[in-house]
Amino acid sequence: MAKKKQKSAKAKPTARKTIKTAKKAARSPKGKGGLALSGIRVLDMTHVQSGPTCTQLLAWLGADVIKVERPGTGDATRGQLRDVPNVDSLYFTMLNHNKRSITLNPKSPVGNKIFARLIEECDVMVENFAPGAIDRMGFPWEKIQKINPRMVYASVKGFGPGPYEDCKVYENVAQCTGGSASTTGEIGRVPLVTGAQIGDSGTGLHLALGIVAALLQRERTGRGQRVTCAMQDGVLNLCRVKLRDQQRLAHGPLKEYPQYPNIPFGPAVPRAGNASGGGQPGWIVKCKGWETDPDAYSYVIAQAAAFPALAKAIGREDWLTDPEWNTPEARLPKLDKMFEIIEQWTMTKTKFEVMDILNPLDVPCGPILSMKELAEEPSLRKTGTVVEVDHPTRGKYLTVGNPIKLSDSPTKVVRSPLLGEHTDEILRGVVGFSKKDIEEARKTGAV
Ligand code: CAO
Repeated sequence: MAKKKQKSAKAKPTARKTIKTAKKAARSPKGKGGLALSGIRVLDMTHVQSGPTCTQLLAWLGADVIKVERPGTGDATRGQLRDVPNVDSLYFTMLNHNKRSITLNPKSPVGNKIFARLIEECDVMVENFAPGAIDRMGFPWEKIQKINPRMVYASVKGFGPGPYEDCKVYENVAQCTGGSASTTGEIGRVPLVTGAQIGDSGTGLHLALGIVAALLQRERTGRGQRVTCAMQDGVLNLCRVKLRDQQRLAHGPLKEYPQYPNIPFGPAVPRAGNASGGGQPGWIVKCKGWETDPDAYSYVIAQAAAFPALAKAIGREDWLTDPEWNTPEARLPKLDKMFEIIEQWTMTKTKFEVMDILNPLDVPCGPILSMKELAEEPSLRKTGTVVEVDHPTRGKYLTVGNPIKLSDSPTKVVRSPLLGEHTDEILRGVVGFSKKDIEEARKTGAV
């Protein structure tokens, strides 16, 4: 007992001291401590979209990201979907900001040694090649660990261990195998993929979180670890609510789905058009100009709490006293009719007017914004979510900046590197090569 008392008496000043130190730190000028991931060096063996999404985030958070690219060609996306001849594509530039580029062939004898030196000098290695590709380069995890036991080694693959683990996977394959496509689309029509890159960028996001957690754990254990994210798993995680509904289905029809009560449910969660994924009825309704503008629509949620205000706004105050309409249960079997009536009203307003009228009434709603509108939206420019970047060969272009805002680690978006732009700088500054070493490495084709 006495011992316990002693312990807690000891703990109190420590907690107070910690708060005191934090208060002092809070008064020190911002930016003095660098960015969130300052001092972390990333060996970036990623290509296409999922891996680069992850390393771009790490770079935005302050890590020194060294992108390793095949000499001569680099990341294949540099040349894909080009809008301007002989210039790095937007596909590449928009996924590789704030990184340095070194050309290096780890499969060549000299390249192999340089790569091993880079493993020694880095904290994190990220890759998203086909299964086994890094092993075939001569660097299985066991060897990486041996070279640098502090290394956090992170990979994206299409599938986790199992029947498909050797498969190559792109975005839409992940959407189809992760449950997104089977639950997306109009009722009774073909499965649809979504424009949001939940397989690639979604998995890159998951991986970045795993890396940051592993770095934090390394602070305590002193050792790195393997971080893996399968795209199928990432998509399924984002489709979590649909697996919820799959289990609810065993206990009766999904009453909030537009199928209810007229269309029978099968054994699996069906596609539900634009119905809300939550318990609140929602739908996309036409707005003024829909005949010519493909994006003149709004999403409106007829949440029970805001229903009286919504009914009044659209001129249907009678709904509030009519037992056919005045309870969520009464409305449930005729949500399609309800949204048709709401649409008669929204069609008389622009999507922005609908937002301006319904938002103050606490009716959750939102205009369907086109990419053009998003690109031109001043508030997104102001917050750095949409940024204009200058590039030496392509000129000015727009990109999506860091959506994660840290008050003490502001993001400055820096253009993507040209192929091998930092090869000499990295060989000198990180690998420790002399001018002569660099020349020799270049002669052998290793860089
Ligand atoms: N120097 C020399 N060779 C290099 C190199 C370098 N710097 N970088 C990569 N390579 C080689 C690899 O060693 C590999 O060669 P081997 O197959 O002979 O071992 C090859 O280039 C790349 O292989 P890959 O199979 O990964 O490339 P791919 O274009 O055929 O496939 C993809 C692309 C995306 C389908 C596949 O990489 C994959 O399934 N990745 C995992 C899942 C994933 O991330 N998918 C998302 C794709 S979009 O973000």
